Amino acid sequence: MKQQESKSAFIAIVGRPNVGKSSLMNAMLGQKVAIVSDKPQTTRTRIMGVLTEQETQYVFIDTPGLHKPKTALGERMVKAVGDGMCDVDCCVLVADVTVGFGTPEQELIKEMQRRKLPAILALNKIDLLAKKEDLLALILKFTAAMEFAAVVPVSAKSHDGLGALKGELSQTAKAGVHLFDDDTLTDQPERVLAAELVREKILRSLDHEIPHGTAVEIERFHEREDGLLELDCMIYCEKESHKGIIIGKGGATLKRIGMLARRDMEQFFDCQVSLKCWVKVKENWRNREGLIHHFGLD
Ligand SMILES: Nc1nc2c(ncn2[C@@H]2O[C@H](COP(=O)(O)OP(=O)(O)O)[C@@H](O)[C@H]2O)c(=O)[nH]1
Ligand SMILES: [Mg+2]
Repeated sequence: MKQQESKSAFIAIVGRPNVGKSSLMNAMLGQKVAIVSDKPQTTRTRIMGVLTEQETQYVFIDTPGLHKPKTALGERMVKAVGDGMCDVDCCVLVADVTVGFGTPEQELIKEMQRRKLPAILALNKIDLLAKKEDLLALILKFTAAMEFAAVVPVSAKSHDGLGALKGELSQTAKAGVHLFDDDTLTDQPERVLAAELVREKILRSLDHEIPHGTAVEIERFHEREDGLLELDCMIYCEKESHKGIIIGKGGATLKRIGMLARRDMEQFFDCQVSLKCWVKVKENWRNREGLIHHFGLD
């Protein structure tokens, strides 16, 4: 491919929590680089996903969902939404067809208009839609609020509409050299990816309160001569009682979390993984600037 033919598109994926932003980015990349759960605010920082197809490089920026901050970490997450919108070629506003149009969408539309960003509306989770007529009514609500470059119904789950979405995104690409190697998938360091996979399993295994009070750190990331990847992982939680819940009866919950995370890691790193997990209490870490910095969440 001649260099002058290359194009790239920087794309911010925005939307309220839980609409499927991370799922959509993973589906477009064909690999899981951002973790997904049914808990809001699963994504804590900005994550970049890169897809290169022939001359076009798509750089997706997955942002934490727009929500009202309650803690210092929450404030950082909201700031990351704004930062994610800087210097991009377009925004994909992701909405959940089962939730519809509301205040978070209105606020994001205002922000996109203020920044004069071209926007594509991705109406996600159409696999859950019973009546096609509902989709039309929803499209009218959105297009009354803003002029979108395109409106694409999609399902990150069944992969419906992803080709159409990619086609629209390629229209926003601008001529220029690719900023990343053509085989780059993400800007997330391997350690962070591994820690995020453990956090995903915690979010999925436990209820409400506890998951948001956890942080995960990979303390050792060692590739053995024979190819085995050895990881030591520390899970931090906010209370002694939480520690007990994460570990579970006879260590069963922690074992399951470790087993599921290890499976995903083996798939991602394409090698055998040995994962050891520990749980430690760090009280109130979400409100402590130093610790937020320590966990790389700023
Ligand atoms: N049925 C269905 N569920 C989806 C779809 N996309 C995402 N989800 C689910 O919605 C939840 C939130 O997804 P996630 O990607 O973490 O949302 P985010 O907070 O916007 O990044 C998860 O349980 C996903 O499995 C979809 O197209 N169809
Ligand atoms: Mg997310």
